[in-house]
Amino acid sequence: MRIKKYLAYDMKEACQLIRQDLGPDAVIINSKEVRQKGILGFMKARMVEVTAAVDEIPVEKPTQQGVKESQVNNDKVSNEMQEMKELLQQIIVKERNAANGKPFVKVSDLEEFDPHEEFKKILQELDLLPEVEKRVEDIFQKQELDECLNRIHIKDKLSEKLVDFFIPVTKANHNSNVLAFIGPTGVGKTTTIAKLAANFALYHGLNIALITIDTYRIGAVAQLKIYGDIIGVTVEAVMTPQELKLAVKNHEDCDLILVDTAGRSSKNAEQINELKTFLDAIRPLEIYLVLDVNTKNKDLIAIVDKYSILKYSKLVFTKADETYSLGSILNVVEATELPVAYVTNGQNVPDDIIPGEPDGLAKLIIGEVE
Ligand SMILES: Nc1nc2c(ncn2[C@@H]2O[C@H](COP(=O)(O)OP(=O)(O)OP(=O)(O)O)[C@@H](O)[C@H]2O)c(=O)[nH]1
Ligand SMILES: [Mg+2]
Repeated sequence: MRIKKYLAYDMKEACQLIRQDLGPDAVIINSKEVRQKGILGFMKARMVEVTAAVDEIPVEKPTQQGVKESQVNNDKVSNEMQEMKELLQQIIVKERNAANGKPFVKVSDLEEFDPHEEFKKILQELDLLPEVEKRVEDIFQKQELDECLNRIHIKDKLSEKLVDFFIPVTKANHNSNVLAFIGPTGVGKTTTIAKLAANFALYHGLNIALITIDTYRIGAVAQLKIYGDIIGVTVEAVMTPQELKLAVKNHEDCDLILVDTAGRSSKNAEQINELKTFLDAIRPLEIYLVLDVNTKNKDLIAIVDKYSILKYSKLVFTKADETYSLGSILNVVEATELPVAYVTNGQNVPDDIIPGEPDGLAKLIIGEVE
């Protein structure tokens, strides 16, 4: 294996140099921007330093009949040494490559790759609202995109930059030990509460109480009670805002009180107002708006708007396991400017839930792009 460094004004020129020198099968191991001193050391030209490598065909060692046995053994040892050397070089290159997080890129592939076209395709796959797409598009400077060697590089850089789109959930965001979960029907409110209750109680040893105001849907109370029994936490069902206030008071010694609510259509203002009278009875509390990532973008924007009278302060996205595009998370975060507390990715209680850390969210969203 031959490894060589090349200095050029851009990737195109570097590719030409590499192709001339090492041939079309050469692979790019690394590329970085370097500044070269110009005349009198004043102007510093921007250049790229590209490291490329190519496999060399091992030279066959001719063996002659009649050579002494010791000579044969020597050749065998020297062949084995040569093989080991090549293997070692391959390992070194792979390690370097892994450290950069970049796979090999063939020079011949690179010459046909258009990073701008590829970035457009990634944006389309994310299915973003026009104004959000514009913001994501502006993330890259032209020159930065020019330097991307393949789709994986673009995704890696995009994922790093998307971290800034998310507001971290810090302890300072918590101002109450009462957390209520609201949202449209069937999005996964009760399941998410069960996952959180189990995690807080079983893994963090917190003392949890569960209260539900969903006495409308048949089986809703029973559903939460089953989870409560399994986890070993108290579950209380209440019918009126006054009962809710009392239930919260009764459990004020708990580390956390999780309140489950009935699913409400954002189009039904009367139901949302009724929910408000319940929540107003137990303020201060932290309200989590639970949304299914698979909901149409237009509907998600309407939901966050109609629910805004309930003054929710955090977002939970569910059913991430059921989609190939998580751009809806970006759309809602842009519209609400609120932190994502959790993303759920399956029906399993308590496992299928992940905290909404900006870094993890960016990786999750970009990781889902093919
Ligand atoms: N695939 C998948 N299914 C989920 C997830 N979270 C919840 N579900 C499923 O979604 C369905 C509805 O979940 P619930 O927790 O009852 O939803 P809800 O919001 O409480 O429903 P209502 O109280 O009727 O409004 C159940 O079948 C859950 O197992 C998830 O992250 N992924
Ligand atoms: Mg429910």
